[in-house]
Amino acid sequence: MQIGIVTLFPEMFSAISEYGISSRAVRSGLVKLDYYNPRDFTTDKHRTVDDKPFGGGPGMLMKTEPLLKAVAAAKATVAEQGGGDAKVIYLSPQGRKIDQQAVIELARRDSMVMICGRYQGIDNRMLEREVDEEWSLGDFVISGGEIAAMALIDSIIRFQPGALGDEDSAQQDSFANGLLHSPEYTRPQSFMGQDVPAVLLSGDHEAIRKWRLQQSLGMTWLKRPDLLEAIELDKEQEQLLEEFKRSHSN
Ligand code: 9D3
Repeated sequence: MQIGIVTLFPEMFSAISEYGISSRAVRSGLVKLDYYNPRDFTTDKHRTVDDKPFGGGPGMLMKTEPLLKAVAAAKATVAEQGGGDAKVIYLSPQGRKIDQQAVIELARRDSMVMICGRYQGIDNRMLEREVDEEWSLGDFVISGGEIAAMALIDSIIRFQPGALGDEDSAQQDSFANGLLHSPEYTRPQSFMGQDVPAVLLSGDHEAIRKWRLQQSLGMTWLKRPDLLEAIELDKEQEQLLEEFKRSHSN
């Protein structure tokens, strides 16, 4: 997958290109990240990348001309390198909220261009003419699109075949089945007087599977009941959740 990233702060992306699972995917060529800095497309002495909003008010907008040139360069490079007609994604607080299903769909594409906004964002005509999709992390404010783009790219990478070892399969992730994961334990077996649940030491794989499924259902019921609304439980799941609720009210 090829991703052209339009950003005033390409150095920030070292957080994904130099660390962990995402860095392996980048180094192995599974994902190619290219940066287009509007500042490199300025023509004035001060390399200006911000501009005043018409009508006044606080804050600045991204200056249109360098931004437009950076987006054009990103699209041209993707097309040149066989990425086809890349959709332009704008990370923005007005966007659709990103969830695991959205990531799965985005991860199927061969290429995309991401615009990271700064200041108060971009000119509305730029939005209408150049942007195909707007995506958001959710209803809270961050200072620009870079951290959102990195979160999205990191998550997309997890769905690229070969990016994960089999001990860390995206299919096994929390949310893959619409439920939260069951609690996990590591050594020591006894920690400040609290023992690891005995079933996990039993070696009885069927009992462990059932316990984990029940915990998964119970934790989702307690912490994220909205997720339960969105899925259909099978007979076994219904029964395990009922049993959890009964023992919880005791
Ligand atoms: C004065 C109005 N501004 C503050 C409420 C609007 C505003 C402009 C630019 C708010 C945030 C930003 C910068 N944010 C992003 O670029 C961004 C973002 C976010 O703030 N929250 C969740 N997801 C995203 S994706 C990009």
